[in-house]
Amino acid sequence: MAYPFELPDLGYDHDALEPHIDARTMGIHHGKHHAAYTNNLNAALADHSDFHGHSVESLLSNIKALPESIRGAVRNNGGGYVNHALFWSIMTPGGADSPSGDLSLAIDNAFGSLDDFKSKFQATAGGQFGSGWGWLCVDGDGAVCCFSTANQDSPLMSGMTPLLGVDVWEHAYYLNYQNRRPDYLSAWWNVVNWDVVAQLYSSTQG
Ligand code: MN3
Repeated sequence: MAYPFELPDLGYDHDALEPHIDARTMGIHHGKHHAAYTNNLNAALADHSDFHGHSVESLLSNIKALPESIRGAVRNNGGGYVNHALFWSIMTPGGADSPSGDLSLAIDNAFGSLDDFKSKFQATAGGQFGSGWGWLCVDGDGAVCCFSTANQDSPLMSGMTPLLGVDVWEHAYYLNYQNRRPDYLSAWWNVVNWDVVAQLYSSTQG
């Protein structure tokens, strides 16, 4: 998909992730926050037709190629656009509650076990100061790695392919969990669809 970018459908109802993520949070998060990133990304690109044919992934992967006048807006809003699209897709109800196959092996190789990975991921996402995201990514060598980014910075900007991301901005959890980010992160595993994550991993393994 290229300019003009459209807000992707959730593909499920706002209450589908209850009780772990409440319907009101989902409605505001998708319908207001994600919609705003989408509109602001389009506004930033409106007068720059040279870039209208590019995917947001391509724009972010080559962020330094953008004119300085729109680089910050695309970094923030393009990042917000693509980060949330991934976030909704990996929380699709149903699916596997743990990884299998090649992804399971890659996680075991990198982190020791799934539980070790979850501990590291929660510590990393929980420790992100202020707003940002926690990530499981594939690096340039095809190995999986775990880190966090600030604000809406996308792993694509540093050559990583995100497989699993959790939004730790307060808007993602405050209505239901208030300041208890660790409780949100613990509950969040209940809504992760590992089938989708495994598919994304497979698509990176040429
Ligand atoms: Mn968000």
